Amino acid sequence: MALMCTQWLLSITILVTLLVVGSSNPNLQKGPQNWNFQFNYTNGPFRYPKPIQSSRRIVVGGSDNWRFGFNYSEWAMSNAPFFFNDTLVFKFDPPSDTNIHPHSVYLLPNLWSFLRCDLRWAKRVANTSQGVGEGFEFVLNKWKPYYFACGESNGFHCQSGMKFFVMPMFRWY
Ligand SMILES: *[C@@H]1O[C@H](CO)[C@@H](O)[C@H](O)[C@H]1NC(C)=O
Ligand SMILES: *[C@@H]1O[C@H](CO)[C@@H](O)[C@H](O)[C@H]1NC(C)=O
Ligand SMILES: *[C@@H]1O[C@H](CO)[C@@H](O)[C@H](O)[C@H]1NC(C)=O
Ligand SMILES: *[C@@H]1O[C@H](CO)[C@@H](O)[C@H](O)[C@H]1NC(C)=O
Ligand SMILES: [Cu+2]
Repeated sequence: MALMCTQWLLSITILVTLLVVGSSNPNLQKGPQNWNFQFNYTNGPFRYPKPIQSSRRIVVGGSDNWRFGFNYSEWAMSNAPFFFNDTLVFKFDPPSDTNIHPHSVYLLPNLWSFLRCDLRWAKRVANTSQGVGEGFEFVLNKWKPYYFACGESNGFHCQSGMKFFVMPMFRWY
């Protein structure tokens, strides 16, 4: 019994060792390639990593789009991080006979108004009909926190979960 245990432990150890060596090997091989962000002294003696130019297009809420009864803070948390120049797409139906509670997109000025869903100093970035078709596009092109909320029903939509904030990050090679 003791012998079996020892053998078992031994084979586990060998397996783990193999895994570790196996996973570190590609890194070792990649080593020199990782240095292909060259030192460029044109702009001074600093190394400038080049920011990625390609940006993403992210539909807010995924297949749920921008709707009532969905928790966008949770969505933002599970889809973070967001990057500089990412485009957020808000998709929502315009007002109609069958859609009497349409949505909109507002930017709240600070964390306090965001927490309280205080729309008094909010800036409307999309009205109730701008979410049709391909949706309303908003590019995160400033390095600042963005506080998004639906501005309809006097803050009730916002309080019910139609709000989230993102802080775009810089992405380097
Ligand atoms: C170094 O940077 C300058 C200015 O950004 C650029 O014109 C030049 O092509 C760069 N050189 C290399 C080797 O990347
Ligand atoms: C962001 O997009 C603008 C306009 O397309 C571009 O000029 C800029 O280089 C981009 N910045 C980054 C960090 O990708
Ligand atoms: C919403 O904004 C668009 C574009 O600015 C405008 O054409 C449209 O008339 C506006 N709709 C409403 C309901 O305010
Ligand atoms: C949304 O989810 C967050 C995080 O789980 C929670 O703190 C918040 O109360 C939720 N909002 C609503 C309106 O349920
Ligand atoms: Cu709404």
